[in-house]
Amino acid sequence: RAVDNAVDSRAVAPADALTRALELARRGPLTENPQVGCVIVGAGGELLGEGWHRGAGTAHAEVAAIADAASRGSDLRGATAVVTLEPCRHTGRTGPCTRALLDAGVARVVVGTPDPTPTAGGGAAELRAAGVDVVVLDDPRPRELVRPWARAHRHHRPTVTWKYAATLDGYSAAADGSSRWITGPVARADVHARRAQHDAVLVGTGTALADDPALTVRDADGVPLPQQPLRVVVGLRDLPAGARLLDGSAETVHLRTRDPREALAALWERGVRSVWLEGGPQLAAAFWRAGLVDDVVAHLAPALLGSGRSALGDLGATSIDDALRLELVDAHVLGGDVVVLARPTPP
Ligand code: AOF
Ligand code: ZN
Repeated sequence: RAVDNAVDSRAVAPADALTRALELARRGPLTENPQVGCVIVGAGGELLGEGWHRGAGTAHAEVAAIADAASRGSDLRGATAVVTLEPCRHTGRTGPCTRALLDAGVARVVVGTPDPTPTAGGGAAELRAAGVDVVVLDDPRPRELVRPWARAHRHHRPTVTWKYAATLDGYSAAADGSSRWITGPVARADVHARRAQHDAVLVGTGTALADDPALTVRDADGVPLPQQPLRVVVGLRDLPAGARLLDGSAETVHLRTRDPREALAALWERGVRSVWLEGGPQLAAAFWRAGLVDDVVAHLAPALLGSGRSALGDLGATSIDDALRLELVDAHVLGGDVVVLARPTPP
């Protein structure tokens, strides 16, 4: 196909190809598998094909891009594939991407970030051994894109984000248990957006019984979105038949254990890679004591209660020296509230 790169609106300069691949990757769901995007360009930077991974069980990004190229009639011999994640070399639910790239005749592969899993990882070395010119980038964007997923695989458990809302003086409910609402609508919409990015939303039976939460992801009008995280209740007590968690608006599992590690192991087996931990204080404290919290999202309202229920249960700290010090990642104003992002400092 004769293409004048200077006037072809589909031409992608190699440096921009990664940006485009990242854009495509973000179209995929944030579920069990990582988000991956792939752009294949010719020698002059012209776009030959592009694709992204649409979720576990479907074609990987590379295979989708190769199929897109085929539908455009592009010849991929000698082309460069830019992939946000190292191409897999395993046969999972689909075949190895290394094989697909080799069969297509791709000469060069630019990798955004390595695949840390023992089965799929190592594709770059395999491609190199087969004579492909492989470049592994050190770009923070693809790394950040798969960070929770990569961490889950490193630790072999879902990555856990603890979310709470509290008054400025650290209370998540008043003395009578009431907590609706501590923060304003903008902060609450932020919770829904962040919830949607996790495989599972988790609460203890205490919170489930006290608050009767729906734990679904809803739009601005309160309508549940089509794709919902798994709702998980942890604890020994039964839920009443009329509980909103049992309303069928999203799948719910009740894990009859009090051990966070055991709960995470059960969720890992179900394919859950990221957990949004919503409470309550006792369950959150149990996760902290077990060293199982990876990220904190705190919504703080400029309100004071002076007494009430603390956002977090006992961590065993009796002296200020015992305080669990976190690394501050970000803090910003959202509506009339403040969002604080923090994470434990790595050991
Ligand atoms: C790629 N390209 O687009 C994705 C990759 O069992 P499967 O087939 O769903 O494979 C899942 C694994 O493949 C996943 O854990 C990760 O290591 C890799 N994801 N690899 O080459 C892709 N999504
Ligand atoms: Zn693959």
